[in-house]
Amino acid sequence: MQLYYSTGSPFSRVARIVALELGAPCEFVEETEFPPKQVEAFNPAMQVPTLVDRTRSVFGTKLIVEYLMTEFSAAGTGGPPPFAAQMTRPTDHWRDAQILIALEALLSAIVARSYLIWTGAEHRPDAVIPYELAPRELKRIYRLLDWLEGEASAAGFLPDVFSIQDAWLISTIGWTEARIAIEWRGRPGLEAIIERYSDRESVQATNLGVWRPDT
Ligand SMILES: N[C@@H](CCC(=O)N[C@@H](CS)C(=O)NCC(=O)O)C(=O)O
Repeated sequence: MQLYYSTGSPFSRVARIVALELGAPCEFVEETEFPPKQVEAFNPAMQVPTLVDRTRSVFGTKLIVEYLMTEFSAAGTGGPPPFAAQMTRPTDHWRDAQILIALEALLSAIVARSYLIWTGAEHRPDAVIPYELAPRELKRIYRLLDWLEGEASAAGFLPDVFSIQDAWLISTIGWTEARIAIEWRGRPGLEAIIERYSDRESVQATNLGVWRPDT
């Protein structure tokens, strides 16, 4: 089984953390080009991460995570605390799933805004739709951070485990810190999660380097 990833990709980092936590028998295949080339053979969206398991390609980070957790759920390692056995708890499925969706929306908004800035795609006053995307993404980012803060606690998003939700937050915040900073601090619950897991082995092993297009 191969997991195609880019070192600097926050979506890839979520999948890599999960694969490492589970001890999944993955060969980690690095895409060194951007945009990634090798995945074109397996993923119509041409993005990392992409998982290839024999004849099956799995893409979309959330589905890759679900696939890994379903196939390798018994092999959890890491901790303490232990890695979560499930993406969502049956007793609190809708809450846990909603947090994942919010995290996915947050990361997408952060990445979209960064690319708007890096590509110089500015709003034109004569545009057909008078919709200023970059400020809208920023508003979305802060509203999502505030909403997530309401669900966070010092013990993480889910009690007694290192969860996918925690891993997703770490990848997202790590990416903003290494790319275009946003004001995520001042939210004690989120800060506590980052602090609690920053030394965890899977988190350290997937650390991103600082990269900016002008360096
Ligand atoms: N919705 C996708 C997003 C993945 C994504 O945006 N990957 C980026 C790297 S972080 C990528 O491969 N970009 C290259 C491209 O879009 O051409 C997922 O959940 O996996």
